Amino acid sequence: MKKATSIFCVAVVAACLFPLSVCPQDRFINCRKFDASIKIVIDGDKSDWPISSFGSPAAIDSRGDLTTGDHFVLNAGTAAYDNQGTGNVYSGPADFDAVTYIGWDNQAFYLLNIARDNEIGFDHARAGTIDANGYLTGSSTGWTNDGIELWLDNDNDRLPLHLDQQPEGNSVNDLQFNVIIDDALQRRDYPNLAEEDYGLRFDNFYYQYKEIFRSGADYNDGDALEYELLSTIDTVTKLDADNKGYTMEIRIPFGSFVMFESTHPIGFNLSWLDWDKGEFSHFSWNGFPSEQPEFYQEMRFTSDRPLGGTSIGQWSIY
Ligand SMILES: [Ca+2]
Ligand SMILES: [Ca+2]
Ligand SMILES: [Ca+2]
Ligand SMILES: [Ca+2]
Repeated sequence: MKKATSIFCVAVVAACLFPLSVCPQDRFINCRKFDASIKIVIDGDKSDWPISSFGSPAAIDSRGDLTTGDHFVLNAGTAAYDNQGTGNVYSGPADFDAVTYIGWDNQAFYLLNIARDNEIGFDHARAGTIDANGYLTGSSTGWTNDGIELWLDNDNDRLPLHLDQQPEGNSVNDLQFNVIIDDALQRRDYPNLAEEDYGLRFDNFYYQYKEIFRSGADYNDGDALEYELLSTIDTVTKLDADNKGYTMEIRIPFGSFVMFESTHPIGFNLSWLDWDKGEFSHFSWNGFPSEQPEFYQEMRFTSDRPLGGTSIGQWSIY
């Protein structure tokens, strides 16, 4: 009896202590549903986002472990930095800084990227992005300027090992999706173009400022199928008045990409792009090369604490 009592006591103590140690598999990127009262309009204006109801950011600690959170903040100490030119040219938050919020409703996934960047303009982008008359040249679309990259392991299996894995090639379930600020710059610098010429060019490249990469799905054809799909993905970027930052909103309907659904978790990473003086720099949020799904973190689409609404945990129990 005495032995049984002591075993019981040990069990009680263990049960009390267990919640203090969160297993890594219990950590995730928490993509929270918007309260039904919230309506996000994709216009480059963040005032429709219930920013005060977001909690802690999802973060990678110094050991490489994930801390659960519902948005992203650039941490230059834990993000992986990549510069394909002269080496590390990052000089601190005045050079580049970003906070990225996410949320979902029954129809779509939403992202708000608020970036500060000291060098913005076509003179800081990839050479040859635009011609003398202000028309985008269509060269190297979707990867010519400041912006954001989303990395989606939609079947959440952390495969392939590399999104360009050969010889099998790309998977239909995984992809990279980029949105850059070319169209916003073009509107600012060349305000008199025809509306259909902003962000677009009607040759083999129908788009410039948003693009799918590294997907084996049919829609990644660089042509009509991709244009049709990209037309359903709304994005608007507004440049800051001092030309040292921008606000970008993105809406991706669920089902747009193969297995991109709110009904199951996905693997996720993002990276922030900073072109300065014609040179490319890149911060991968999870601290690893962003083409490698094995390092992506699990994103769950949750609805227990709606953004902008009253959480269940705040309900009175009486
Ligand atoms: Ca808005
Ligand atoms: Ca910069
Ligand atoms: Ca996969
Ligand atoms: Ca820049």
